[in-house]
Amino acid sequence: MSNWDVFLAPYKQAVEELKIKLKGIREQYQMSSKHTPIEFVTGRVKPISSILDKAKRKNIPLDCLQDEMQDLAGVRIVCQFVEDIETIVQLIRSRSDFEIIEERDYIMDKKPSGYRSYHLVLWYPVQTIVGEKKILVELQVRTLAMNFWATIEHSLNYKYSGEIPEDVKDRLQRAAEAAFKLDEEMSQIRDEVKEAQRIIIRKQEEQGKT
Ligand code: 0O2
Ligand code: 0O2
Repeated sequence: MSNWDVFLAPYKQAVEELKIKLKGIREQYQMSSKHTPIEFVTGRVKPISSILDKAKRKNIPLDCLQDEMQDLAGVRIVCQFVEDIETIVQLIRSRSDFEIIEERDYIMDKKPSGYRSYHLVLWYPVQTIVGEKKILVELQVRTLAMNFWATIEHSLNYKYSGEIPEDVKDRLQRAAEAAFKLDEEMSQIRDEVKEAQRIIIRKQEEQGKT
C-alpha cells in the first residue's frame, strides 16, 4: 500500500459523518423528552497495524481490503437496555442514506468467547472530489453491559496475544453470564419505570376529569 492516508481518508470521513448523524438521533430523542435508545456513540478507523494483522490472519490481499475487510471503518452505538438495540436496528434499517448488506446477531447467537453485540455492515457513500465512493462500514450496537464485557475481554486478548489462559477464560465466561443477567434485570426495571409513568399519566387524566 503506497499511501495509507489517502486510502483511509474516505473511511475517516464516513466515521465522522455517521457519528454526527447518530448523535443527531440522540439529540432528537432528548428534545422530544422520550427515552433515548442511544447512550453514546464512538467510532474509529482501524489502526494500520491492526489492518495488517487481520489481513494476514484472514488471508486478505492488501489490494482487496476495500471489499473484504468490513471493519476498516467502525462505529459503535451503546445503549442502556437490550430493547433499545431493536429500536436502533429498526431505525438504521429505515434509513436511505446507506445500504445494509449484512446483519450479524451475536445477541441471539453469542460468540463462543461470550461476546454479545448486534453487527450491521453497510455500503456507505462518501462524496469525494472525484465523485461518490461507496465504502464498507461496520456498525456495532450493544448495551453498556455488553460493552463493558467486550472492552475488558478485548484488553485481555491484547495482553495475552489472543491466547487467554483457561482459568481467565472461565472467569470471562462467568462475567459474560453476569453481564447477560444484568441486562435482564435492567430490562425488568425499565418495564417498572414505564408502568409507573403510565400510572402517573392515568392519575393526571383522572384528576383532570374531576
Ligand atoms: P459527549 O458530550 O461526552 O457525549 P468524538 O470525536 O470525541 O466525538 P470519539 O473520538 O469516538 O468521539 O471519542 P471516544 O473517546 O471514543 O468517545 C466518544 C464519546 O462517547 C465521547 O463523547 C465520550 O464521552 C462518550 N463515552 C465513552 N464512554 C462512555 C460511557 O461509558 N458512558 C457515556 N455516557 N459516554 C461515554 P463525546 O462524543 O465527546 O461527547
Ligand atoms: P477491533 O478494532 O480490535 O475491535 P473476526 O475479526 O474474525 O472475529 P469478523 O468476521 O471480521 O470477525 O467480524 P465480526 O466478528 O462480526 O466482527 C469483528 C469485530 O467484532 C471485532 O473487531 C471486535 O470489535 C468485535 N468482536 C467480535 N468478536 C469479539 C470477541 O469475542 N470479543 C470482543 N471483545 N470483541 C469481539 P476486531 O477485528 O477485533 O477489531
